[in-house]
Amino acid sequence: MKLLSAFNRLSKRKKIQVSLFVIVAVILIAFAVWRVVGLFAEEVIITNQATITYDDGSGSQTVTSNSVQTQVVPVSEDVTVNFNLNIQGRSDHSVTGISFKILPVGGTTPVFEVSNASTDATGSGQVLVTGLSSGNYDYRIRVPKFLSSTISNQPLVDLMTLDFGTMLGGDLNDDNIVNSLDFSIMMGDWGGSGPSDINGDGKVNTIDFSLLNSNWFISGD
Ligand SMILES: [Ca+2]
Ligand SMILES: [Ca+2]
Repeated sequence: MKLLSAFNRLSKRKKIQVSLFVIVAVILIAFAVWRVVGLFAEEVIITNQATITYDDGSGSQTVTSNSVQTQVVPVSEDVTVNFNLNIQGRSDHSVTGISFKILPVGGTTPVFEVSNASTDATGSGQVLVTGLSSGNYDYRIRVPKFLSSTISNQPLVDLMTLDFGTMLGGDLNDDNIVNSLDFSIMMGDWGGSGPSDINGDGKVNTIDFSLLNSNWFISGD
């Protein structure tokens, strides 16, 4: 009130000067407050926020940062996979040149593949798998001249053992089905010791034909 009384006692010219001074002062103070608040506001703005999810083998992990960071996604260690199989018609199950593939569950494109796996006389073999993350996969094996066999949707675990069962013979042209094309090849080998010797006894004869015939029109899985 005292300020108002003093203001009223001023001349008209002084009143105008004081009023202009007050207006300018208010504008400057408002500007200063806006700048200060603006500066503080900029400090709490989160830019480049990144969220990264990965699986380190013990479950899914999520990391969120206020700025972009480089995250090293764990890759599994090398995994040794043991497998067993039997060769149809044989007592010695040793074989070479085995194709071993690992595929995404239900997929058709292998994520890991070797073509030179082998087994001992008992049909046991081993493959060193590298570069795959943990998880479930399909596993497909194929012995030359025999139909493929697949084990589906199994977790990839070190020192696991896959039992592929009996490899069915007679796919002499390696197109993964036994049919007349294979029969024609066997007729060409008949009486000799060619690749149509399914049971491995050194002769192509009725025993081999019997094995081929038992798998007629069967496809590998
Ligand atoms: Ca065939
Ligand atoms: Ca034979």
